[in-house]
Amino acid sequence: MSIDTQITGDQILRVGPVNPAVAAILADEFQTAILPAADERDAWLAENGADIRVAVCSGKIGIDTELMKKLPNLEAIINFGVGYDATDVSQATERNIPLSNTPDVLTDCVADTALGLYLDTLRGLSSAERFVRAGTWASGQNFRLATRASGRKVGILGLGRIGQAIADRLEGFGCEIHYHSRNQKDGVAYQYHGSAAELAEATEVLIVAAAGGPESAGLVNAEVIKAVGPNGFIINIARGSVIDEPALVKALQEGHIAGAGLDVFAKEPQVPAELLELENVVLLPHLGSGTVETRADMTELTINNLRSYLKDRTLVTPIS
Ligand code: 8YV
Repeated sequence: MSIDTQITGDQILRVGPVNPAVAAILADEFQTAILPAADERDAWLAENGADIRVAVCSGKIGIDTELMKKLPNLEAIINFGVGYDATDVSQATERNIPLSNTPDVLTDCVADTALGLYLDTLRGLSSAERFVRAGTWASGQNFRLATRASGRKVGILGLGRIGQAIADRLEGFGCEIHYHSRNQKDGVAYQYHGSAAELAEATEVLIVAAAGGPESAGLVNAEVIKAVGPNGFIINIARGSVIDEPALVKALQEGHIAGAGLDVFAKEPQVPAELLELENVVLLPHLGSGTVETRADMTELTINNLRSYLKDRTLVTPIS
């Protein structure tokens, strides 16, 4: 491919704070523009928006509908994170703007987080730790009995790379794996269910690993939550938007499900206040991929996508 013009730093826009290592490379190596804070944004975009050809963003703050409209000459979007639901993918597709994400490099860490939440939620580990710290054990009381985590029937909602890595780990715990995905997977021996409700009905723990975005919004609705049942648990390491959060809070408060382990929420970093009161809920601050090693790998892949686009207008890991 012949590259007619070079893309310069002032034609690359950093959107949102992004990962600190990514931000440092964007500043030092590329001298990119940075989208200003809300009060100065419109004026800045009116003056500079048409110059921007590449945008670098994250799963947290993407290129939303309005921002993308104000970047009329945008050619490519580079997203830090495997999830890109904060970006208006349908507008990008319509405008033929390719988008890259950071798959694979974070699969193990996110799956590890899911297993941590699974064990913690069923066995009540965080709650037990608070029990020790509060001096309740020392005062002579025993901690409540929890739920056995090994050998359970587990439903994976979304058997993509991360869902499969979670299943691999749960096999080591002797669990029977079931799944629901948009399509049944060839060569997968786990039992497939045609809907999220059927999956929840057939299993004891529902692990949400489906990609976020308009297609999965509210997939785990009140009916699915009801099907999880009073002895069942929900674990979510995907996106808060996949679950009807008010319905989940209600079910937890009223004992319609036994507990939940949540790394993601509908309006992060806000966590529904009602959940903070419950001992059968484990709450994490969206740390699924948050290890030194994985964030370094995500940084490298993000920057490699940018370098590749600048060099020959290809992306290393375009979304598929
Ligand atoms: C990131 C994530 O922390 O990759 C994802 O989709 O949710 C996390 O790994 C997040 O996207 C960074 O903004």
